[in-house]
Amino acid sequence: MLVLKRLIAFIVTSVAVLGSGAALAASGHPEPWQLGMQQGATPVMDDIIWFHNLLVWAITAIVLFVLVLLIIVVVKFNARSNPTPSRTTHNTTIEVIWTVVPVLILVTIAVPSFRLLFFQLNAPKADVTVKATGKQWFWSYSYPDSKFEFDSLMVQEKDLKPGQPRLLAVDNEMVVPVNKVVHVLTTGADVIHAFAVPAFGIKIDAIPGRINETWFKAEREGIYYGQCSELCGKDHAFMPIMVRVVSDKDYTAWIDQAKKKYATDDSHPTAVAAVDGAH
Ligand SMILES: [Cu+2]
Repeated sequence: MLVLKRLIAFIVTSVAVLGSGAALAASGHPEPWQLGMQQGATPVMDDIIWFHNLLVWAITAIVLFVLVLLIIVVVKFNARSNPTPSRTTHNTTIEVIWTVVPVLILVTIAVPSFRLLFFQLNAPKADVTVKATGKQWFWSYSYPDSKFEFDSLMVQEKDLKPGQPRLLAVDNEMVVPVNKVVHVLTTGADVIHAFAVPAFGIKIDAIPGRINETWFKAEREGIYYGQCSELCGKDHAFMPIMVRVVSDKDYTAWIDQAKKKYATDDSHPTAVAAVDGAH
């Protein structure tokens, strides 16, 4: 009886933990016990999640089908229950079926796969452009339309304020307006880094000497976190990405204030500017 009670308690707790994990997945960063992906905040990520689920169902159906076939073979056609095996080597009908059905399955997968690929790669016209430069080991964000640039460093564990997630919070975050197309240009100042924000469905290499481009349109205000996703050296794990998505009004206010705070003095180029000018 006690065992049964404990088992029921365990199941109830597990379901509660998993349920709350799903609810917390909208927080813009991973949660303990979370299953599945973070909730999408952009149309691209919504499509990625949809496509992922389609593939999971397809894989599950195929695996179960093959498993059933294997069980039938093991049970019905072993030496004891089937002492005189059939001598059949060809069956045209079944050969056509096992060629055509996989082709149809692959085509069914390929159509949404290519649609998603084009959706990700065909960036709509930009409302805002931000250049993210990966450096050992932090990010610099530059807003070319407003002519300022700033560095974004991880908040050390001892300096974390309540509510700031460990290894993800930064001192100066990238700020973008909600429901606007943001182009992210990435490059590396020293080695290859990668700019990735899971809730936006973006991940793109930041390579020294060249500019890569991706885009997102965040549909919900909030804070979204990502990390450098290319092994870039000793502190690779400590150069997080933090994006704050705000209303148009708050964005304009932030731009005004940021222009003053991060004003670049053209007569005294910083080390950062010197690196940019070197290509
Ligand atoms: Cu990096």
